[in-house]
Amino acid sequence: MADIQRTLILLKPDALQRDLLGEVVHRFERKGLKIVGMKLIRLTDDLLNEHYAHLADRPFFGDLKQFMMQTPVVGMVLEGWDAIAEVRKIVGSTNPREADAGTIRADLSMNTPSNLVHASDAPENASKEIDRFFNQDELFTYEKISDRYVFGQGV
Ligand code: IDP
Ligand code: MG
Repeated sequence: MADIQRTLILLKPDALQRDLLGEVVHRFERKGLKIVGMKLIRLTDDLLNEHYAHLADRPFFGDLKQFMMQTPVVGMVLEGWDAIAEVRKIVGSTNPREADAGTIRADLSMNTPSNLVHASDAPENASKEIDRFFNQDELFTYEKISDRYVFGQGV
């Protein structure tokens, strides 16, 4: 059953360096995802060991962490119908050259680790990741004039 969910996004250092922050945020906005949290975050080795724990034994782990610490990242929490899966669909597969055309990674990037965006991959991870990067007072609940069209029936 469809559900209104929240999901955690990180706009990676390549998005900042390549001036693609606005382009990526724009794609999420146009879908109708509501920005309920947004800030710059300076990642640390400890935070990345936790966030990418599932990759700790991979040969590229050190390079991935170095890459993610090159600049601050933009952390976002997005809200919408089935937001976790919908955002992953818009972001595309991990390897940008295997991602479907029309996705952020396919359209705007070519390689890993610099694939522009992190997005939570499942509900249990989304809530953990939101708590990892955001305090409760940095998350907002508010109404938008477009809510009735995006969230409701549009009547
Ligand atoms: P995801 O970001 O699509 O969820 P994960 O498997 O969780 O993919 O990997 C996290 C991040 O690690 C990727 O987005 C990418 O930046 C990096 N990464 C994954 N696989 C490779 C690889 O084979 N070489 C270099 N970096 C990789
Ligand atoms: Mg992942």
